[in-house]
Amino acid sequence: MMVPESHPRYKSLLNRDRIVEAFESGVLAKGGMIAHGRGETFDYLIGESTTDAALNSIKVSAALLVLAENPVISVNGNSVALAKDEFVELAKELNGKIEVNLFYRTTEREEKIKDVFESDINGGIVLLGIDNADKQIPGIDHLRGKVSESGIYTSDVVLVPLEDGDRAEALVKMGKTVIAIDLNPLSRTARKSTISIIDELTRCIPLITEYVREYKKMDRAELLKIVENYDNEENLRNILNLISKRLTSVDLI
Ligand code: PTJ
Repeated sequence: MMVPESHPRYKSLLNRDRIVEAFESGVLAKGGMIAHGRGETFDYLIGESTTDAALNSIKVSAALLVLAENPVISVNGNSVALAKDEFVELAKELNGKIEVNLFYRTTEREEKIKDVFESDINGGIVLLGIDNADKQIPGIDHLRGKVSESGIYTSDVVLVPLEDGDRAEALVKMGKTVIAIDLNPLSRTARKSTISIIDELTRCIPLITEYVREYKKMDRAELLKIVENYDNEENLRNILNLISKRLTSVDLI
């Protein structure tokens, strides 16, 4: 569908279009459409913009990604559908590692997603999690727990947009710093991850990249200062407070 740029909900309609296209091409799981709808609902509740709390999580995440020895960006059907190029840009500022990690893993979807990244693989991106996913996250069933040795398995910091709560928890148990992007502050993923960015992924990935670029010029001590007092529970409470204030004071006319 052609979305007119003048439409007040242009960005949202464009994202819906990308989701539908990705479903039709086999990249997106059926459940991905439902997940997107849930995300839209929470985006309404936070005001469809990056909140101060989210910006703080974004800055802390960028600093952690720069400090990391083996940072990995995990992607699934929804994140590839909405922001493949933005993830590639971020990965290029880091070590180039992107790992495909699917909740509904099938060989067909793996192949479709690999095709989407074809030109990036020659351009410096290391695509993991498909041909080389021969390690297992302890406690997670076979297909959902498949990871690559040089990727998520040995990563110290992993960025997981739209992750499943069980896996987020299992990755934390493995000793990893887990940065989740999830619009739902009540989800298990948001509660179990080390850092939860409660923001829409197409809005926050370019911001993370911008801060990564800036923070690469800083020394370790300065970066450690950015991350030192972060408290994820406080972050989630700030978002919930913001939502409840908005619900009682929002201008309806
Ligand atoms: O591609 P696969 O097989 O890995 O499957 C991916 C989905 C997303 C279908 C799977 O992981 C799943 O079922 O996820 P959930 O449990 O529905 O969780 C998705 C979470 O992402 C929800 O809490 C949504 O609020 C949130 N979400 C949806 N769209 C966005 C989002 N968060 C940030 N940005 C979005 N665009």
